[in-house]
Amino acid sequence: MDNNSEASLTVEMVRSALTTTLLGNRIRHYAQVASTNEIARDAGRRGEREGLVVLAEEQTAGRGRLGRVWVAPTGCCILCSVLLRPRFPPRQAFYLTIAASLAIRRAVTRLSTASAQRGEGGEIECSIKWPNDVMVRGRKISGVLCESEFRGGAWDFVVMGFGINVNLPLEALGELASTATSLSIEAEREIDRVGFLSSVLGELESLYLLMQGGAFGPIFSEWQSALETPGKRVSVLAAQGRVEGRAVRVDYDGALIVETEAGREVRVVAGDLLPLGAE
Ligand code: BT5
Repeated sequence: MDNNSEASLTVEMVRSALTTTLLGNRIRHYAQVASTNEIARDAGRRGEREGLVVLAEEQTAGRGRLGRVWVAPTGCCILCSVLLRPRFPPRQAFYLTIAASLAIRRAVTRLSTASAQRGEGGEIECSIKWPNDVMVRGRKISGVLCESEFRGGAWDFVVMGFGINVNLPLEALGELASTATSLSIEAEREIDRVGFLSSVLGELESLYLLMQGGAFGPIFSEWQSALETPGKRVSVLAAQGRVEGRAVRVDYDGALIVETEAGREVRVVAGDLLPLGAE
């Protein structure tokens, strides 16, 4: 990917834009780090309280899930990790990941509505590809990586990391051009990174407070209606091997239920959707 620098954001800019009370109670911003998740993890291990937000303009070892790489040119995306100390049981961990995706989706929808009201550009329809990729027009605009550490069977802390393609022109996407997109491509204008981050963190805080209060139902319903996967033919690389068929629904634990050609329902708890050939 090529570089596409815009003015660097500052802690002050972010602090003054935030509407949250918990998320962003401390903000750290770096020009370059290996991974914002690592910085937040070290803070968690030092016993820092929840709410810390770590931001970077560039990551030299940005991580995806399962050892994959997150790519982002310097200074034009959101690379963010949030330190959390959930009170709910670790078996609900899946809800944290979908909360991040939903917060980003809500912020995209808000941006789209605001643009439409100003007569700028068409609607940006944002959906979620199971389990938690944030998609626009079938292309990935954001990815979420939650990493947990436990103590005596309970959560010590969780680092919720997300990367959002904000002001990234098509030509900067390099080999991801056919599978990824950015807010600026979709909105056809430059996006205020700080404003968008503030919107995401505001939505995330309200979803997190719901979860801390034990209200998982509304989050599940929102995830279910945001998902683009049910009804589609899928090929999933899962722990039990490759599962092919039609995605029929999701379960409360996040599992995808796939009906195979033989008419059997298979539960896929964790896995990756593989690209399908011609349908
Ligand atoms: C994810 O992994 O989607 C989670 C990405 C989380 C990144 C954030 S950035 C801040 C924080 N610090 C970190 O070190 N990580 C988090 P996964 O589902 O495994 O998807 C990774 C795959 O997405 C890659 O293998 C590429 O195919 C694709 N990809 C990489 N960079 C992308 C980008 N900028 N836009 C769209 N797709 C991308």
